[in-house]
Amino acid sequence: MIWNPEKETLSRDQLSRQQTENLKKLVRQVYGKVPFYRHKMDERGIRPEDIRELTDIVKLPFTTKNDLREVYPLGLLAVDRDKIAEVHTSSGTTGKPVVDAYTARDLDIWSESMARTLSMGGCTAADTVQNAYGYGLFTGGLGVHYGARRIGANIIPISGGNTRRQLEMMQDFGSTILTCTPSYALYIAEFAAGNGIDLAGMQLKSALLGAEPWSENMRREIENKLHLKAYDIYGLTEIIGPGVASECEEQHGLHLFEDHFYPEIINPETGEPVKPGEKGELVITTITKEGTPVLRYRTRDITFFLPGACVCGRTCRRMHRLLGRTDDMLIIRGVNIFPSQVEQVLLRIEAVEPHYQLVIERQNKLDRLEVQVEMNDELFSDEIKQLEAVEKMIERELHSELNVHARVKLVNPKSLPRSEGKAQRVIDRRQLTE
Ligand code: DLL
Repeated sequence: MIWNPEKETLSRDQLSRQQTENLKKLVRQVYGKVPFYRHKMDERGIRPEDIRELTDIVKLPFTTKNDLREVYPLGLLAVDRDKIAEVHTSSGTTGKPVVDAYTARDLDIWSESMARTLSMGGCTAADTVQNAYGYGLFTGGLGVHYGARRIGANIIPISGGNTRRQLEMMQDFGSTILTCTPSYALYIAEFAAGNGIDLAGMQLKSALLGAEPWSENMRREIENKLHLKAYDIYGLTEIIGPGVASECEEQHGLHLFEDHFYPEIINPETGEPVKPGEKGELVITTITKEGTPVLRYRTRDITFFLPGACVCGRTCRRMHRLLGRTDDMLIIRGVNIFPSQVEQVLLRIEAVEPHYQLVIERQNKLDRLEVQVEMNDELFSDEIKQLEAVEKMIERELHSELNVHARVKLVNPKSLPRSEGKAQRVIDRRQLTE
């Protein structure tokens, strides 16, 4: 169901008129209110009046994650402090956290874009949403919560973790929609299987999964194990949280909510827009945001726009599911590798489970990539010789995908760490051993 047909099916003309007006307004606002942006624009010799149409956006400066850290906590605030209604931050594991301060209107827009997202996943007022994203400063929990409230669904605000309880609630309250990270969805399935809990008998019909990279193969795996339809949802703290782009019932690309978040795709090296349909780094301008708006935010997420209109009737542009991040690209002996490529290969192989970790070390100045992957129970009971043959087979498969040798180590079922939130797939020990 389309949550807001008026906004979600605008003609491209109507949409770009609205975007232009909002962009002009935003630029005036940040120039007047945010010294950080005024300086950046002055440095480039740009005045708000120079932004007349959408294509002028390329004159505006980029904003990077580093910029946001430098202005921590509220250096991007574009309204008076007493207009802040709520704040969220990123986890800040690699430096100062990034802050998103919302006004009441921003929260309203967030609720709207999450209501659109949940509707795309089939949620109506009659549904029960089991929300297993973390509540708190992380945007996943409350983002889904606000969207589900807007729709009028029943919400189970269980947050992440306590998997036994998750399954009990699911059964006892007949949850129809599950929201969590894809890796946690898989873990729930694994826990259910290990404890004799029948997922096929549950009421679940869809899962809205995001906050970390996953693949088409992983989708299939989750859909089969949990007996539901799994949707990819995308967002980031710097922009609003989840609700920036989401898959509709077609499950073919994520519709960007362009009336609020203006997207561009650039070549990450040159900063220039790519040719239509080419992949590159997603850049977003929050054209309707009041609290902490950003101009041309460099997400570091890699994707491309899908051509043509979607048969669902929504007119906003679609992007391909994320292909990786410019900063999670690993360079192993000079070869660029994304963890998602490894996942694609592993998920094609029957004898292993979708639980893996990449460990990179440097020995005698040479990078060594080891892929640890859990074998399934069947293989586990096989002979050592058989395991070695499987390791070699996976090594060959990986080599033809990556063009670099990776050692494969099969590990025991359920031995790699499980996560209730974002999974940690890469352990880079190179700095420590150099
Ligand atoms: O992860 C917001 C979110 C919550 C999205 C719940 C979806 C569901 P951050 O913690 O700021 O925000 O992390 C944002 O996570 O730049 C991507 O690299 C990654 N990411 C988010 N969604 C997806 C997805 C939330 N569907 C960063 N596929 C982003 C792949 C994703 N990566």
